[in-house]
Amino acid sequence: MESVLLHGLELYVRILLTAINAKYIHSNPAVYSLKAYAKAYKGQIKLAEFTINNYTDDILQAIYKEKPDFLGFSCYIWNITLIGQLCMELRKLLPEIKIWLGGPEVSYDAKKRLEATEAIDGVMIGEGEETFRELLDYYIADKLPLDQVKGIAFRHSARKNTDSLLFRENLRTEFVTITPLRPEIGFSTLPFPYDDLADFKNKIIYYETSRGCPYSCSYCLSSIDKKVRFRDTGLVKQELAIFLNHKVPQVKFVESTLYILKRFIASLQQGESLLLSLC
Ligand code: B12
Ligand code: SF4
Repeated sequence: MESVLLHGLELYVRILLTAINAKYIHSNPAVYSLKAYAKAYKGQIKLAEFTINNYTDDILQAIYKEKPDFLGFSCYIWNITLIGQLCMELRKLLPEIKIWLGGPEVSYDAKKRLEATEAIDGVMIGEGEETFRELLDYYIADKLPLDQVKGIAFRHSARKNTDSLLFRENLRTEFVTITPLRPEIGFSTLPFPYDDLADFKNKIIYYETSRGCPYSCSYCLSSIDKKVRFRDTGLVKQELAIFLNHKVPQVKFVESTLYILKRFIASLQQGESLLLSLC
């Protein structure tokens, strides 16, 4: 059967969200949260977690085996060089693949990153849940044009003015469009990210009860997101209970503020305990 293409992708789109952690023991809450939020597409989304200590060829092989149509990488200071190399190789192995980057390491210089990394199609800037979902609305459901997706930078060639000299020049020129940033998401509207806590046997599980930091330490990226948003306390209690019921031995809070200590230690029942640690 001839395949039907939508925005360059076949209509059944396989999506792979890839995290490359600092060590085996770490996990990447971002990809779990993105998947949980993009409910309508959950069946099409797979997660793959590696570490920076894996051989590049092994990661390549694992991604290639999945043959994703859309590949999202979660980018941090510890994995960006490796991701750059993987993108170059994957572009050769899977020429039609759409490769998008997201995460703190690419959020503040998206245009430069796109210009420097030919192999990628776009960058998702900042908080990713709604942006990722809208991007899938574009690629899979054709619900909105790409330039209406907030918080992205993407490359495209101008294909207008067919008769003009400008067009001939544009043929050789690629442009980067950056769409307006999106407002912060209502933090309590995000679903609990973890479907199966068994995935975290022998791994640290991360959990967020707030985003943003009111302080301005010059060396720290969290100082850019000044608006602190808290997850509803009732919801947090329910979610902590899920960890307790599953006897998760350690939950790490990825808070930028210390308020959580006051808010949630107090909320634990007598006899219950969680090992709390802050990064
Ligand atoms: C856990 C953590 C670690 C862990 C590693 C975790 C892992 N997975 O391997 C450890 C403790 C090892 C660590 C170490 C370091 N870390 Co650290 N760490 C964090 C921390 C606390 C949490 C990250 C997290 O998961 N957040 C929760 C998720 C949900 O938020 P997020 O990552 O921002 O993801 C959102 C968006 O960015 C976006 N997104 C992310 N990925 C993707 C992917 C796609 C496809 C899309 C669409 C969107 C998207 O959507 C997500 C949801 O909205 C952050 C601070 C923070 N509060 O975020 C610092 C942070 C990531 N670390 C930072 C730094 C600087 C370091 C160190 C260099 C510190 C040091 N001086 O030693 C080291 C480097 C380690 C190394 N080996 O090189 C910086 C990152 C800077 C950068 N450019 O990447 C941060 C942001 C701290 C800060 N405020 O400056 N870290
Ligand atoms: S997260 Fe910590 S280091 Fe970063 S701005 Fe806030 S207080 Fe400063």
